[in-house]
Amino acid sequence: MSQQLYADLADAIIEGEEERVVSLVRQGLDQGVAPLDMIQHGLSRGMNVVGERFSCGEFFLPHLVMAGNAMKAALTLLEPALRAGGVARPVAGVVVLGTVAGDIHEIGKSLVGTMLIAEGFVVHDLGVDVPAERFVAAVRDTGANLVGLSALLTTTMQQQRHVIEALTEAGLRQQVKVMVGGAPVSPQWAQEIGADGYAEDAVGAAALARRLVAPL
Ligand code: HCB
Repeated sequence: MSQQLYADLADAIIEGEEERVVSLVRQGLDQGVAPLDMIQHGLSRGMNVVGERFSCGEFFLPHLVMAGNAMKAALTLLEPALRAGGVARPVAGVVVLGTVAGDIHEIGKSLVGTMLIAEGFVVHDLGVDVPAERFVAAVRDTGANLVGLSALLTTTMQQQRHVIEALTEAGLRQQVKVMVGGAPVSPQWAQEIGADGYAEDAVGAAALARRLVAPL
């Protein structure tokens, strides 16, 4: 039965049907389907199809907007359950998180933030289109020991390198680990720019964060 729900969720995202997405998510929650399974097997699969159709010219910007809005509505409903699913643990670390300058994709970054909170991290989410200097200032102000950088565009990936350089110039690089992610980002890219790790999705990001940051 869950398989049908996942297929319906993906389809509703592809069609950009926000109300249907919300109703399906409610149905899943009522039936006890795990929120993460709905995200990974349904919603994110739909988002990937939207991206592919956009790439080949079958979909246009309004399709991205509608799918993005539907996904955000779904995550708003799922967030309390995702947070509650985290095991109560001592504070694992302090994270400064954001989507880099020039990039307004927020959904994946926010999902990473939710998973990190569920894992016991204190998260300072700086939002989207965040310049390097704001990451530096936030690390200084919060005493963070982890920075999470999201970039969804090939053109904005370079900003991840720029943030790492800015942290180094500010004398803060020894204090923080840096993890990077986003659709065009890869482990090779992480290595090339001197990041400490790459995560493919929010679950991977939470696991990576735990590995990178020793409990306080
Ligand atoms: Co956007 N867009 N978009 N978009 N968009 C992408 C990213 C393309 C890949 C679509 C495509 O062509 N196939 C493409 C980028 C191509 C490229 O550069 N390689 C693209 C483009 C081109 C554009 C515009 C330039 C379109 C235009 O205006 N002509 C424009 C750019 C605006 C800008 O940023 N300056 C644009 C705009 C938009 C919106 C605003 C309409 C909308 C975003 C809405 C919002 O966020 N509020 C949007 C959307 C929705 C997408 C797609 C369809 C989905 C992105 C998404 O939310 N995925 C996307 C296609 C795709 O990615 N497959 C497309 C779901 C989340 C859950 O996955 O990958 O974001 P995620 O995050 C994961 C993962 O990467 C990892 O964990 C997350 C959770 O599992 N992760 C991290 C992410 N950050 C991490 C940080 C860490 O430290 C660790 C892990």
